[in-house]
Amino acid sequence: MRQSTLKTASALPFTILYSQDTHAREWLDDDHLLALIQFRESNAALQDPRICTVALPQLERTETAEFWISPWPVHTGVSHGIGYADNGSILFLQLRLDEYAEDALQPLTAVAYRRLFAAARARGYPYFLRIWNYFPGINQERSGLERYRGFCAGRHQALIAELAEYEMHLPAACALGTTLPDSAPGAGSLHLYALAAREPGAQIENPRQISAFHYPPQYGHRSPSFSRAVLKAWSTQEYQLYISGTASIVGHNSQHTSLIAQLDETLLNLKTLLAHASRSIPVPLQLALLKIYCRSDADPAALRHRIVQAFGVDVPMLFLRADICRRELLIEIEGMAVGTAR
Ligand code: 3EB
Repeated sequence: MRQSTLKTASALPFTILYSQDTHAREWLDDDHLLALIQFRESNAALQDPRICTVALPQLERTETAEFWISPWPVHTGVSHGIGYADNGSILFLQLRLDEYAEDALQPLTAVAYRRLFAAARARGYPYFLRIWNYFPGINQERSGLERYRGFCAGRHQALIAELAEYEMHLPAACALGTTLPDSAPGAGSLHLYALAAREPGAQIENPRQISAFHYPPQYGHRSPSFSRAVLKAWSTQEYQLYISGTASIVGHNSQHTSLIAQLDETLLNLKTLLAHASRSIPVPLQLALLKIYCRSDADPAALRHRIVQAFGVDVPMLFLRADICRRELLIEIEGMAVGTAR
């Protein structure tokens, strides 16, 4: 499995492979592994800085994990509690923090983001391309505020301070509610992982949607700080598009009450975003993989079939059960696309 996946003579700093979690042991011995993302109950404190265990169950019976493979050797470490993996072109980081009080998600998120930025900057990677955010009880209220809104306020507070031009370099993102039992004390229930680069990517917005950072205040007094996608050029011929969590939202309004109707709207949003991003690069942009978050149990085979039909191509997909940041949303899809001359 290992040899065949290594790409040569490419400037792309990593590729993602969805594969059986049972391959983890052999890959962890390999210094070309940039990150390993697993989905199951997470109860261990940070061990190997490349291992992220996200507390979300998989919808399929398989135990799939994400293997992020680097063409070059990776240097790993832990600094000030932040795990990192660095291959010279890209920096993977992760941080888990314990929620020290019931209603302290906002300040904790602000601290987490400040620390992530400090760690990335210290290693020479000041530009965040993509950030994944996971924490329990995303739709629960604490002190009269939905936890997602508290999270957004903390993130906004940090990013306003960290970014020279706030609306120009917002990373692509997703924010999901974990559903498996809370992690053990010390393991940290606020779990962030991220990709940072030495040079900025280009922020991409979706013409069908109001930019999340311009959502009106009915969704929280601080708008969510993320871009719909980030397009990163690794050479004049090689690009990666990091696609944020995308849902059944048009303008700023949630659409539809059935899962299938929400799926179709989400797919239209994704197709529109891909077409829009394609226009700014000189090579074809192809969808590489998707991760599908569903609020309730759903039949992954049926979803997969509809997604393949919509895009006209089959790509690797991973199906997870997660709480989505608006109560009425039943599905959210993120992914990656790659632009190359071949
Ligand atoms: C949306 O479009 C749906 O707060 O980081 C998608 C991706 C969503 C990222 C975030 C939220 C986030 O608003 C929710």
